[in-house]
Amino acid sequence: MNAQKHVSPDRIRAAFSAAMSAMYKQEVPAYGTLMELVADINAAVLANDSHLHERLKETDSLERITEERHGAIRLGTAAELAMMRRVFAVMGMYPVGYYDLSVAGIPVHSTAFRPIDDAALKHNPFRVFTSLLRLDLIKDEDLRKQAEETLTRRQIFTPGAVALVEKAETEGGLDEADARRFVEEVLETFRWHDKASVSADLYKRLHDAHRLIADVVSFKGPHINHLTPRTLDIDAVQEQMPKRGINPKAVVEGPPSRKCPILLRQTSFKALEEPVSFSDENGNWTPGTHTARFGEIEQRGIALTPKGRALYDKLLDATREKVRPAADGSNTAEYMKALEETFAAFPDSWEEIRAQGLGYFAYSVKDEAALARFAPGADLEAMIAAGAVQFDPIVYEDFLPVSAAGIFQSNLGDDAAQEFVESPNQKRFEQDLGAKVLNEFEHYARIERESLEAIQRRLSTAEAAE
Ligand code: OOG
Ligand code: NI
Repeated sequence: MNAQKHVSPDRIRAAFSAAMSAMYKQEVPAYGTLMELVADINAAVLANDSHLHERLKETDSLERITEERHGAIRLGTAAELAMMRRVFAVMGMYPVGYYDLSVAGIPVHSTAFRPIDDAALKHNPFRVFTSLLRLDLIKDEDLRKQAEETLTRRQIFTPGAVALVEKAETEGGLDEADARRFVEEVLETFRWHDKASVSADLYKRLHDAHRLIADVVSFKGPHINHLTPRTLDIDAVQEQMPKRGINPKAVVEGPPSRKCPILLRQTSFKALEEPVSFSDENGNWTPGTHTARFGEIEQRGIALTPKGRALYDKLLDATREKVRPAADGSNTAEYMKALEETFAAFPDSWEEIRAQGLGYFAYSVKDEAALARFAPGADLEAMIAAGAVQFDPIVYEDFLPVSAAGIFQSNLGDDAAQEFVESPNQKRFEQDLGAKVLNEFEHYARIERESLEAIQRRLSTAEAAE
């Protein structure tokens, strides 16, 4: 056991993210086209905005701006989820947040495995939105049994991947050669299989129960279903997708475009119909198609407090009561207009968002000399007013259930919304996962609190030094 020889989890994650990107571009050429469009638009935005260019250079690494921020998979069993947690832990990715998608008519619940602390996010922010199929929501008992049996028979991890996870756990990490092998082995789990592990008939019955059930149950593994780079202008990418021959979903999910961006805006191109084949009892292959894989883009804003989030949810609900976006795009302009009008009620300056307690901020020293005039325990507002302390929005690094439902929908076809009974299942999800998920609100509150504590500590050490 030699910790020095271990590769940092951040580097393993970065290598994994790069390997996924290369594999997915090859598997889904339209995704490569989307990446090119995003790179072009990001370059154009930066050329026109030297201030943004400078700020990104200081805070982020500019070259990595267009790299993938997230991907998504859908798992079939508790055992798969529990093992996936151990795989991601080797890469410094931990479960954050719980999303019950059954409320939106999608038979899964989910978490996001992601780097947590600031340094890790900066090194490489790649995360994987990971869903577990809710087989209990299949009403047809016979079909549910067949789905269960099919899933229990499959092994989505290579023996090499499992062995390396165990090694990383017992030895506290992996050396260079093992880390390289680990990425190669784990990549296999995310690969596309065009030969289904079910018959055409079973596929159809699963598909009729819900398209997503067919997607999870019918294949050897949980193929990565999309990757998502960051864009600096999501509206421009949305508008230009058709010019590059790709078909965007009808609306951008999340809040409207604003001066002070909040939470997360996302859009995707619609999933492609791809050739697959189904096996029959005699070992013959029947050709068919399956629609699951797409490409997405995202643009992030400030993390909201529970109060801010409640306002966001209220305004989004109010918008959707006025206009429900149609998947065929027939009322997109109307929806976007309603969204903008309704969200006028959400303050659009950092000062006001902070004053009303709607968002999380990180506080830092702006002017040492000005700070020196304050004693320990000094009032925050007074320090801000005196120009001693400044505040910056904390970026939202998680997901949104309504948006996620919209993203799922974009690859489920336009008629796939179904009613499922809602039930609070976080406990069961955590049991299956074998761990608790980190509450995202508590996490952002802690970052804010720690930034304030650091300022108070500065005041105390300054006083002690006098
Ligand atoms: C995941 C959809 C959720 C997002 O960005 O909100 C998601 C899926 O389709 O499996 O990735
Ligand atoms: Ni996504």
